[in-house]
Amino acid sequence: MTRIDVLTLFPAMFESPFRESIVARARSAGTIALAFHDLRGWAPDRHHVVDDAPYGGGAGMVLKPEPLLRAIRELAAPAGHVVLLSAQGRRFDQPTARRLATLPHLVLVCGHYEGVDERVIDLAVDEELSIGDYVLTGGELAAMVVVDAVCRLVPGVIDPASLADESHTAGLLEGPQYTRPPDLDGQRVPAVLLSGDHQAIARWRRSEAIRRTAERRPDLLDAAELTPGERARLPLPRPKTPVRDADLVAAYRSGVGSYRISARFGISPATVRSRLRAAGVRLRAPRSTLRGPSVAEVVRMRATGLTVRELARHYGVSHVTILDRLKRSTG
Ligand code: JF5
Repeated sequence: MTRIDVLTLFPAMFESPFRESIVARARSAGTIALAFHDLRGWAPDRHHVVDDAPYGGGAGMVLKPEPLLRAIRELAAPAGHVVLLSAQGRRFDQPTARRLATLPHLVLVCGHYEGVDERVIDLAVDEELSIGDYVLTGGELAAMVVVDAVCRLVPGVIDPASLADESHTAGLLEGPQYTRPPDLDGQRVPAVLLSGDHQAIARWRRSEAIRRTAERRPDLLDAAELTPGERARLPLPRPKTPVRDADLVAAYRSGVGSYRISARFGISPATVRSRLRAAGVRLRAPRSTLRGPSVAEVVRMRATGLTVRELARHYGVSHVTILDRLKRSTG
């Protein structure tokens, strides 16, 4: 049995998410024990104060060390593994979820305010984890992500067959999935999936997973479990040498759209189209006249203070596209 205790200022936040679906079933079955504890219960005074001003000054408050330390020690006794959720932690990932799922007792501590007194971390925290590079109002949502990802890996919580599928494509993105109907607005389900040839289907799924990972998350490929043959057949990493017109033209003539070509060759869609035109290619009509983010969207995001560069990165378009949207908004 796996036990997870969560220490938080907002225990009620956890109630609804884990009364649904797979985690709820595992709790009812007694496969996991999941409990949420209010840090204020360890505050000594009648006002239940749990924060204090930071030494050295500055905005915001810090979680007071004494109630936090007593709470962690009580909850973790005698041998629980204590994890603090904060933006300063090492990145939480699937291998970490697998490791945590092997432990009999986890204590998740939700940080708040400007942070946690560092001495509590030194004295009572085994590991500090972050779910990603963004700032949350507190560690609660991060703890929920960890609870969810860990619980589904505890033996007996989900069908071993679904987990087996996952380990098959270890470190790769999933390929595309389809269900009925076989034709949706002229978009057909790949014929191999209707063939009944299970070997061919397995091969196709594997190659789609590899292709998609190479295209969208090439950073995952180093750690992915690929056979030497699969590794040898990987699409070449983005060339640093200039892209040849002939390659752009060949890709376009084979039916690939200019946006896909742009992503694959690492040059902007506008450049792809102008070079194709210069090479004498008759361009097909783009799927819509205004690709990428809308004027309203860019204006709204720009107003939050993001720079044109940051917006271009965020939307995966060139800075010219962002400038175009901003120009359309005023003119
Ligand atoms: C938090 C003190 C934690 O912002 C986060 C977070 C981001 N990724 N993973 C966790 O946690 C909230 C705020 C203040 C500690």
